[in-house]
Amino acid sequence: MTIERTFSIVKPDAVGRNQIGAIYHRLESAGLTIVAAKMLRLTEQQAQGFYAEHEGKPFYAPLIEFMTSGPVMVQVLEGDNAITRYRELMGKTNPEEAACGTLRADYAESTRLNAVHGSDSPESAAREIAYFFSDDEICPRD
Ligand code: RTP
Ligand code: MG
Repeated sequence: MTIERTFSIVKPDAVGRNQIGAIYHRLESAGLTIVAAKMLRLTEQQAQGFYAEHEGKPFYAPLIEFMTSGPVMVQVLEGDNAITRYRELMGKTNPEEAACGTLRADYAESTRLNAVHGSDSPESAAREIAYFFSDDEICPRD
């Protein structure tokens, strides 16, 4: 068992459709434990910093516009092999390529408006968790 933490966002499209609960249910049913969560509306600066790795790409500006278009839920997920397992649960970036039963197959509408984010490596997870949460906001189970 490798207990890991990963960082997750329910993006503005899914929050706007009242799909927070449905997505949380899928996370918990998959054995991922929510150990921190909050709702916020990203500022342009927060979104730009979060997605800095994509600066200069053609989809960067519309991505920032999308991510600041409405509230998001940000959460820390904990579980065995959580980083890879949550990426698998999300499915591919483009929902048309996402496997049946994945979150993006069921909740995403396009490659941009794709419902959820998940960290893609241990390094990203550590950076992204620290970007949004202080240590005292994370509540692991006893
Ligand atoms: P994420 O970072 O949000 O978990 O998504 P990902 O790893 O599957 O995809 P990534 O390549 O990191 O892209 C970040 C987000 O940018 C938007 N995007 N739009 N061609 C496009 O229009 C395009 N490509 C990516 C998506 O919202 C994607 O999740
Ligand atoms: Mg990514």
